[in-house]
Amino acid sequence: MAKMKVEEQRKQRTKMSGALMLIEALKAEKVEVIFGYPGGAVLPIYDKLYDSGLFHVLTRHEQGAIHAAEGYARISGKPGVVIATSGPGATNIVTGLTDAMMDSIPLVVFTGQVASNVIGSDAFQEADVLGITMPITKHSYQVRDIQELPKIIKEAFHIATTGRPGPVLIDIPKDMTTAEGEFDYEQDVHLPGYQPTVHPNHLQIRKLVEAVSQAKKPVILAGAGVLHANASHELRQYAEQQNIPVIHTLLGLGGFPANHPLFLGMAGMHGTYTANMALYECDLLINIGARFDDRVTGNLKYFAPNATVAHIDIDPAEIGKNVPTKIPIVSDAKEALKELIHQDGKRPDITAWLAQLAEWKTNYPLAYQNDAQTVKPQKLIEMIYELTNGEAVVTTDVGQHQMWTAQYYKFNRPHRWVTSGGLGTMGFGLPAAIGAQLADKHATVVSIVGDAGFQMTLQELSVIQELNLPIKVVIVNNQSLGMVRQWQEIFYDKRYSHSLVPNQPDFVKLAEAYNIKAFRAKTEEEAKEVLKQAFSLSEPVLLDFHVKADENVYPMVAPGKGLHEMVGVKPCDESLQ
Ligand SMILES: Cc1ncc(C[n+]2csc(CCOP(=O)(O)OP(=O)(O)O)c2C)c(N)n1
Ligand SMILES: [Mg+2]
Repeated sequence: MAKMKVEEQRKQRTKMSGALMLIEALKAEKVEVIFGYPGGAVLPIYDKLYDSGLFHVLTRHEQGAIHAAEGYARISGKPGVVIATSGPGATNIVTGLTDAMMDSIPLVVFTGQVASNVIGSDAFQEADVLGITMPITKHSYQVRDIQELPKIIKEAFHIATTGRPGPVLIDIPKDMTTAEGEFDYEQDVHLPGYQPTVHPNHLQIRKLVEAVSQAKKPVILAGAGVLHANASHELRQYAEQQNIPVIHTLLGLGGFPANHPLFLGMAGMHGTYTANMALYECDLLINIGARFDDRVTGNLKYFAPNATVAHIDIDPAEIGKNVPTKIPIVSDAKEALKELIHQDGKRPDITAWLAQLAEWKTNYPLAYQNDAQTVKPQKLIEMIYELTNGEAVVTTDVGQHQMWTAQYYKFNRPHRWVTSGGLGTMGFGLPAAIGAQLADKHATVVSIVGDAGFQMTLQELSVIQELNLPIKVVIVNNQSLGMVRQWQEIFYDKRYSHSLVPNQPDFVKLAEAYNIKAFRAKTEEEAKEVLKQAFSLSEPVLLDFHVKADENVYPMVAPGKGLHEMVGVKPCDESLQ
């Protein structure tokens, strides 16, 4: 009887094309915005998009689309959705897929493909997208049977957003977008081989509670896993309950309030003295949702040499990958923290440790020598922090400006910080800001970019202008590939091979060509003035700050060195002149 009823229901379902199925699936998933770029293989999809009522943003390059989707995902907590055509459209999103894979960003990406019957024949705009993207996606599909399409889309959203988030790609041959089938989107996702462990093992939690109670120098290293799990509140609760200091990775910033007395700053290559020394000296290291990236650990030989390591991570493959781990806890960060808070174990006696940390904080804060005759990049970030009350959504490119922003913009709230961590993708900041602004329409969004990185995706100014997104684009213009220049200064005997770019374009004129207001500043006074003006306007503004060109990012842990061997801790360190 029941079977008959299901059959009847099936018959009643109207047949529709693959392209329309895709639209209906996106509606069912409550997708608010699609970032994409059309082309031959996806024309049937774009035709259905035309009067679908879905909001689609035409970026000016597919790389822009995928970074915008990443920015959207980071701020909204929902998956970013991308459509690109076959061949060059698909290959243009390879960097973004890798970026999202490295930083665990949930994306559902649709690529067009040549028709099924010509796949493998070097047809026009054919590329082996599955082959190319296999190692840079969490999962990928190619649609072979129209009847599979709804199930594939449903699974893709599930896989992208559960467990350790990541990009999922669906490659759709053109004939699959025109073929007709029944649209059944009500089915449950059933993936026996994919069952992420969300709840922690009780025994391991007990071991950690015990280790905490015995610890003399405990520290928490919190990564982006805390943000993905929406566990900031629990992290704070736990740290306060146990009185354990917290250090963030670059991507974790904002997970714990920067102005909290227990916060020690960012770890790693350009981390604070206190954070790095705490990691070196600690006797218990509790890693929550960080993957012990080499930029965080420095030379592993000297990393937390005296510590018992506990690692909470939703991805079991991360635990013990780089650092031997005594207490492995495979779990969602929020679930593990809730369990730890519930245990309410014995608070460790760490008075001496806290006194040591306080001394380091006082004696070795982040510092620089100011010079009001120029714009000091560190000062610029501080000014932006003050003007925005630390409330802005901040996106960056990659390089010196990114590190200065991480150091000097104090993130007190989660989900305000959007940067490319694992891959270190120049050109990420501007398109990411578009996605971030669309995810939070009322937020003040500041995109802090390098003069070089900006030129990798600047065509997206066109989108900012078209949608009148009130993003403030801040170019930290040091007329150089600053981070490369810094390494050449320090490690290559000042042989500045292809890193100085004194002939950068006139960025103000460039912005004006896009019909965007723009200002330039060369001194601190001018900087103050143009910032005030820009932030008072509810429209896009580009600001070109000519900063001191030979400024370096410090402190710094040189490659191959341990965290305790950082240099440039004091701004007047003679060895750095
Ligand atoms: C796509 C890409 N190419 C090359 C690099 C290597 N790289 C890292 S930082 C950097 C310089 C970036 O210059 P700019 O955008 O002006 O930022 P700055 O360091 O000057 O603040 C380069 C070339 C990269 N990270 N990404
Ligand atoms: Mg630069």
